[in-house]
Amino acid sequence: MKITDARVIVTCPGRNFVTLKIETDEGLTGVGDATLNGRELAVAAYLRDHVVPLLIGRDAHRIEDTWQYLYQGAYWRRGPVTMSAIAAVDTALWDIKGKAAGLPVYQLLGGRSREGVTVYGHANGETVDEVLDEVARYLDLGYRAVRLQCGVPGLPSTYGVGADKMFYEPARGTVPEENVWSTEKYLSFVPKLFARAREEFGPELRLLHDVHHRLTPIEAARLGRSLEPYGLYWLEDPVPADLQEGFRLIREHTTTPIAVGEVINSIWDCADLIRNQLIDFIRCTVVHAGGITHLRRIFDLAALHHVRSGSHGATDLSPVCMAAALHLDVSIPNFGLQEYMRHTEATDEVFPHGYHYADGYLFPGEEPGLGVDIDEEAAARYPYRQAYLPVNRLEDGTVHPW
Ligand code: GCO
Ligand code: MG
Repeated sequence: MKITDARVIVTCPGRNFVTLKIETDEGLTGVGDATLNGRELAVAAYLRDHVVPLLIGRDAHRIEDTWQYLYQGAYWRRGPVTMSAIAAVDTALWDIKGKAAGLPVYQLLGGRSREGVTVYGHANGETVDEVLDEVARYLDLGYRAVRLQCGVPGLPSTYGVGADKMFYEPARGTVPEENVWSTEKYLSFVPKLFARAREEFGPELRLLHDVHHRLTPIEAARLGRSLEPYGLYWLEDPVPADLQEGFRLIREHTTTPIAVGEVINSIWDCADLIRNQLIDFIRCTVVHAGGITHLRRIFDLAALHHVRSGSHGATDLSPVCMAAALHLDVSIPNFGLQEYMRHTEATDEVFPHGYHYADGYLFPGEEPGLGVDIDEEAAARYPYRQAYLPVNRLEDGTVHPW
């Protein structure tokens, strides 16, 4: 089965998405997500200018060989742009292989290891009361795990807190918005949020929190320790993951489980974290970590070291990525939890999909392939709009991780 065409489709149904659609001489098509929030056009150009010409005429069945050809063949390795572009090709080829076999992709990955994929939602609010009301709303919807993010008294804005409730959209504007950060204000406030949450919802609900890369290892260790009485399911991205060895310090001081991975693109960028058991959950996802082929390799390494999956699932990962993530989630032995931020109606219209939510779980569906597509006519009605992620500064003006 030969690849006859590949198109890069950029659309903005409320937010930007980049999608690769591959066509074959047998009439089967496949889709892959290539969205890199705030840097979308770099991946679109990488695909259009450097990858699509190499795909035409290739055997669509040769997924592994195509992965190696694009990865090793580029000479330049790793990085979010390269790995998102390769991911899009890889995901589309798995979609095609599933359709050719007449099977959902999870069947090709070894079949089901569980009935459904447990997901967590985001309870956000300016105040603790507002956050707790949101938690109650998720419980009414059947969720078994909730992430809590709250405005910090004395700071004008905080990561994870926005006007929208079921989705959070930080990318906007033709220049990046600037936020202000104070580690001192944050560290003294967060334990109060979780104390109230445990008081209200009891000991069993899985509670999560995202630090969004803002602390140093010793500050993160202090936070982890102060949250121990509230038994978090995970503390996410406590420090930037550039220095894998930095996590050892956190580990030496706290039993709060650590989750990392949404900005990690390759197995080489998390191998030390995993091999040294410095983390508990690896949160890479299909689009930014080289597709189903490469992410499965990361999850397999993780399984050997007591590390479970916790894939990123924010609104900037398209329904194509979510579908692919669910096929992996349902099949791997070491699944932990899947993030699920709902998409807008316009996004769901552009990306018709078969996966569905029920009672705290997502189900990938039984359609052959990934069970997701892009409606190109609908996509054309939503042209690209430049949007940047915010930049963060300390109160004295120093640039700080956002
Ligand atoms: C999460 C993430 C997101 C990121 C976003 C960046 O845990 O869901 O931290 O909110 O900020 O995906 O593009
Ligand atoms: Mg995060």
